Amino acid sequence: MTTQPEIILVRGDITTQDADAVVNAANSGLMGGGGVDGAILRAGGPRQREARKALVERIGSLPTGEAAPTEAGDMPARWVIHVVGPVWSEREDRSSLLAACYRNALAVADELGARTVAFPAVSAGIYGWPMVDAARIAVESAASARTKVEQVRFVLFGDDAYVAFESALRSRG
Ligand code: AR6
Repeated sequence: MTTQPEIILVRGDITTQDADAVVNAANSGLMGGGGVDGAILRAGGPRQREARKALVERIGSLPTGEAAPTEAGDMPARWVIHVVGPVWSEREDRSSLLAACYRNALAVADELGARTVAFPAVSAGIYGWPMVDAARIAVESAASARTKVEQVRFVLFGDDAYVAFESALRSRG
């Protein structure tokens, strides 16, 4: 049965989260970078790196807005679900691609059987998305998803992110 997931906010580092799956704000090449992606690659260790290599061999690259899983490696979580957020653009509205990251990550979580999923604020770091808008899209996408995931946990680095997500959640009532 699918329902709407409970949404909770926590401050902290996503690599230490005890959730079935953690979501990575990756790039299309999947082999790492800065921000949350670099942190997950380091924390996951050799098994995370090897799993990413195998994924790249299988799919080539991951398009913006899409999601694909690997095992987590040396983290409390069992899986990492990689998504590629859109780079912020003032000229073009890319919000449907950002919403797709959340929707597709939850669909992959359903395929895996993950019931608790931790998300960072996708695109709101190196990819430059304004935090208030990124938070609104994240909360709306998770809250409107039909999924077997029981808990969506937004794991937020820093006060700006926490405040933005809190206010996005509050404005949904
Ligand atoms: N736990 C939770 N949140 C974190 C962590 C962490 N350990 N580290 C950073 N954040 P970003 P993007 C927050 O830049 O904008 C990479 O190089 C961060 O403060 O990680 O989607 C990829 O390879 C921000 O609020 O992801 C891509 O090239 C949020 O996570 C590119 O960056 C997202 O910031 C993706 O950029």
